[in-house]
Amino acid sequence: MARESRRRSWAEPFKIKVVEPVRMTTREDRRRALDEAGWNTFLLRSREVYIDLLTDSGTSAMSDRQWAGMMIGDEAYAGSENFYHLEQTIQEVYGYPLVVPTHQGRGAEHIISKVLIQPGDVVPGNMYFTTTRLHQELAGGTFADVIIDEAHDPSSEHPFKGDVDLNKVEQLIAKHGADRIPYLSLGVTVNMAGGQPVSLANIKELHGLCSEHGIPIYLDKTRVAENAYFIRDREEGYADKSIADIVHEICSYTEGAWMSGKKDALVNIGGYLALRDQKVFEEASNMVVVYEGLHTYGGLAGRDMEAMAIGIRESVEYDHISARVRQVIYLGEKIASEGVPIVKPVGGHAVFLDARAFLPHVDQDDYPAQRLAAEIYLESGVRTMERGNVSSGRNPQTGENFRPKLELVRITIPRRVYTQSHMDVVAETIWETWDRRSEIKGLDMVFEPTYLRFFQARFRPQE
Ligand code: PM9
Repeated sequence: MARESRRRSWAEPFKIKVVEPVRMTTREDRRRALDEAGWNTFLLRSREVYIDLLTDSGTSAMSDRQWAGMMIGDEAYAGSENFYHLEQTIQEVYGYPLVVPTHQGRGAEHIISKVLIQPGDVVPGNMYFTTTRLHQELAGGTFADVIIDEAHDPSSEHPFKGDVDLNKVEQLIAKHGADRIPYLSLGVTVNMAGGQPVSLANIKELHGLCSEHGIPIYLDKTRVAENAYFIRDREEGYADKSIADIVHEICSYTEGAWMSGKKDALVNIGGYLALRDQKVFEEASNMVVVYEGLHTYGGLAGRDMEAMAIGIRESVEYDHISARVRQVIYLGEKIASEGVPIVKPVGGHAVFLDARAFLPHVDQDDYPAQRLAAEIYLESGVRTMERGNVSSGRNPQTGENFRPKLELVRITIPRRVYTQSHMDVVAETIWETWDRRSEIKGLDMVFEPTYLRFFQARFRPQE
C-alpha cells in the first residue's frame, strides 16, 4: 500500500548568523514609557520595545551577501563604482534606463513632485500615502483618490483591492482636462489600503486609458515584489511566471518610478528615481545636487548603494518573497481566528486591525486606532502604528479631521527579522487586548505638528 506523503512544516528560508538581544519590560515600565512618549508609538525609545512591528521600513535584516557588499563600498565623491552597479541592476531588474539616487523614498518623491507638478494640477492616485501626498501638495498639486471602492471596506475580500477605478480617472479627466493631470501616481502594493495588490489586468487597462490622454503613469514601486507575489498567486496566467518577470512587466507600463529601498530592497537606508524620459531625468539629476547630493550618490554612501543593488536581486527571489508574504498571512490568519476584526485579505507587509470594529464605542475624533496601538504596546511591549484619523490629517480648507473610512492599526513585519514564535506572541497579545476591549477609551491630542502629524503628535489618555 502506497504511504501517504507527510507534508513538511514551513520554515524560514535562511539560517541565523548574528543575533540582537531583545529586552522584556514590565507593565509599569511600559505605562511610564507611554506617558513619556505622549501615547504615540513613534515617540517610544527602541530599548523600551520587545517586538518592534512599527514598520518594515529600513528594519529588515541584510543578508551575508549584502554585508560583504558593504565592504566594497567605493566612497569616491563622484562616480562611485557602486552607483554604476546599482544603475545596472535597476536597468536589468526593472527596465528603466535612467537612475537618480536619493537618501530614501521621500527624497525621490520630493524631486519628482517638483519636476512634474505645476500649481493647480491634480494628481490621481490609488489611495494616498502620507509622504507622497504631502510632496504632491507642497509642489502645488491636489491629490485625488481613484482607487476602487472595495479598498475602503475592510471586510471586502476583493483579491486586488489596490486596483484603480478607471471610471474615476475618466471623470477626473472630464472635469479638469488631461493637461491639468501631470501624471497618475500608482502604488503597488497599496500601503494605506492594507498592503493590497494591484492586478496586471488593471495596470494594462489603465495604461491604455492614460496613453489615450497623454498622461504618463509614475509608479511608487516601494513594495513591487510583494505585489508581484500576489499576481503570481491570484491572477490567471501568471502562476508559471517568475517574480522577476512579473516585476519587469509591471514597470513596463510606467514612465518612471520612485522607490524607498528601505522596504522591498532590503536595506536600512536608500532610495532612487528610475526614469525613461531624458528631460525629466536631466531636471531631476540637477535638482538632486541641491537637495540630496551629487547625482552619483544622492545622499548615500557607496556601501549603501552596493547593499541596495544586491538587495534588489534578492527581493525578486521566489523563496524569499513567498516566505515574507506568507509569514504576514500566517500572523493575520492567527489573529483573525479568535474573531478579531482585521482588513481582509491579509496584505503583503502587515496585518491591519480594524480599529472601528475593535473599539466601536470610541468616536473617530478620539483616535481609536492611536489608542489601540498604545494599548497593544502596554499589553506586552509589541510596537505597532496608527493608520487612521491621525495619519490622514486635516482637510486644509475646513480644518476638520479627514475621518477616513479606514481606521486601522498596522502590525508591520520587518523582512527576515522575526520568527514564527514571535508571530505567535504577537497574536496572543492582540487576543489579550481584544478580551479587554470594552474598557479601552480614546485619546485627546495635546500637541499637533504642522506636517505629517502622526510622527510627532502627543496625546493624553481619556481615563
Ligand atoms: N513608508 C512605512 O512605514 C515609512 C514612513 S511612514 C510611516 O510604511 C510608500 C508606499 C511608503 C513609504 C514609506 C514611502 C516613503 C513612499 N511610499 O520612508 O521616505 O510606504 O523611504 O519612503 C513607511 P521613505
